[in-house]
Formats: sequence, structure tokens, C-alpha cells
Amino acid sequence: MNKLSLITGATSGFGEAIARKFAANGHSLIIAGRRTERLEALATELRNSHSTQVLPLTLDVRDRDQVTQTINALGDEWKNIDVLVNNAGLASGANPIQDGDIDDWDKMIETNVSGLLYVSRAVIPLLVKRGQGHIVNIGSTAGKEVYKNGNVYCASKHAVDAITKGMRIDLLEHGVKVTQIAPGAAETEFSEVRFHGDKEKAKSVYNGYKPMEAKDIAELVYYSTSLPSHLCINDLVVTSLAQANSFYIDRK
Ligand code: NDP
Ligand code: 8X3
Repeated sequence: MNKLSLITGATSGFGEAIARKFAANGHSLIIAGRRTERLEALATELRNSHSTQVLPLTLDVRDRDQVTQTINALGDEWKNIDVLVNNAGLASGANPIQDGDIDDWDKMIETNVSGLLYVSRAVIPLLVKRGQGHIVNIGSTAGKEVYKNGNVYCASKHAVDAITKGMRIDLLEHGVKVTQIAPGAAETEFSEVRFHGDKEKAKSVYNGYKPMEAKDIAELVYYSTSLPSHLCINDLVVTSLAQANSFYIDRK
């Protein structure tokens, strides 16, 4: 089998674009997410267009038992994972802390923090056993700075930032690379999910400037995983030209 990559959150946005980029460059893929139909459709498309092997896995990263059992039940050939992209994640709501919806908070912490940990805990022993591999965690500029009404989402991405650093230290002696890609605003389904399906409000996030696209992030993830074996990008913060950080966007 070619280089084998497991991508979480491959039904949309960054994850889907990363799957396309990896498949176009000869990777075999395990693609995971909750929306089975989208996974099946993407798997069929990538198998047809790139003659690559693709295994779709319906998986809710918040479900610890499901994650553990699904990864443990992979056939031997699918256990030789070279690259794990921990991408599944979401923002839910954007309220001041005093008005926050606790269900939104739970959803973000369970997905962005616990979910990333559950998948990692199941996959890392497979990498350690082979003494090689690469974990790419999708963080955010929200993991670098805290902005108004970002409270819990920002906290969850700060956790990703810290977990990434911790992983890199612990996996150092095992030859496993650990990279964080921390994007600013990119137009995907992210804002629609954040604003609970309000398309108008979601669209307004990108008014007056050119945000990044999912394929931009896919380029960077692919770049970070294609470097010579002695090189590891530790942390890569990336925004569109119009964005300086979480606070400053040049809207015309
Ligand atoms: P999308 O909403 O387009 O994609 C999110 C993906 O995560 C979907 O494939 C979704 O799949 C998956 N997902 C969500 N919850 C779960 C779950 N419980 N179990 C499994 N999969 C899940 O957003 P993006 O592509 O923009 O987001 C991808 C990552 O990038 C997230 O971690 C996000 O926080 C981060 N990010 C996004 C930025 C942006 O501006 N867009 C900027 C910085 C970081 P499904 O619903 O089928 O399960
Ligand atoms: C997503 C980018 O600016 O909405 O992580 O936090 S932002």
C-alpha cells in the first residue's frame, strides 16, 4: 500500500480538501466523519479518479468506545497508518460567556478536545510500534489569541495547541512527527455550523475580504507531510492576506 493517511472530519471543508490533495498525490486513505453518505460519495470519487484505496469510516469522535473499537478493528493493512490528520472540529455558538449555551460548550470540548484525544490515543500506539509517523493537528488562530465571544471555542483550540506540544515532546524518542496547522478565517461549513444553520450570518463573516479556502489548508497540510524525514514543521499559523490575527481583518 502507498502512504496511508487517516483524516478525521473528511465530509466537508478542510478534511475533504485534504483527502482530495492526498489522494491526488498517491496516498491511500481512511476518511472519517459522521455523515456516511458524504464519506461513501467521496470514497467512490477518489477511487475512480486516482485509483487509490479509500476506506470510509462512519465515526463520531466524541464517542470514546466507538473510536477505540473502530480503530482496533481495522484490518492489518489499514493499521499501518503513516499520517493522522486530527481535523474534525467545530465552533458552536458565539455568545458572551454569561449567555453561553452549555450544550454548545460541551459539544466543542467533546469534539475539539476529547475527540482529538480519543482518536490520537487509539492511533498513536500504531505509530510508536512502527517507530515512525506524522500527526497533524488542526488548531486555529483561536488557539493563539482569545477574541470577544470566542471564549470556549478559543479554549478548546488553546487545548489543541498545548496537546500538540505535549505530543511532540512525548513522541520525540519514537520518531513520530507532530505538527499543528493553525488557520485564521477560511470559508467552509464552519460558520454555518457555528451559527446553527444561519446561512446569512455565516456568509457575513467573510464580507469585504478574501478569506482562505479549504484547498489552501490542504496545500499546507500536504506540504508539511511531504518534507524530508529529518524535518518537522512544529507550528504553522496561516491567514489570508486580509487578516493580521484574530482581531484585525481588512474589510473593504
Ligand atoms: P467544516 O464544518 O466544513 O468541517 C468540519 C468537519 O468536522 C466535518 O467533516 C464534520 O463531519 C467533522 N466533525 C464535526 N464534528 C464531528 C464529530 N463529532 N465526529 C466526527 N467528525 C466531526 O469546518 P472546517 O473544515 O472549517 O473545520 C475543520 C477544522 O478546522 C475544525 O477543527 C475547525 O475548528 C478548524 N478551523 C477552521 C477554520 C475556519 O475558519 N474554517 C479556521 C481554523 C480552524 P460530520 O459533520 O460529517 O461528522
Ligand atoms: C476558526 C477561525 O477566527 O473563527 O478557528 O476562530 S475563527
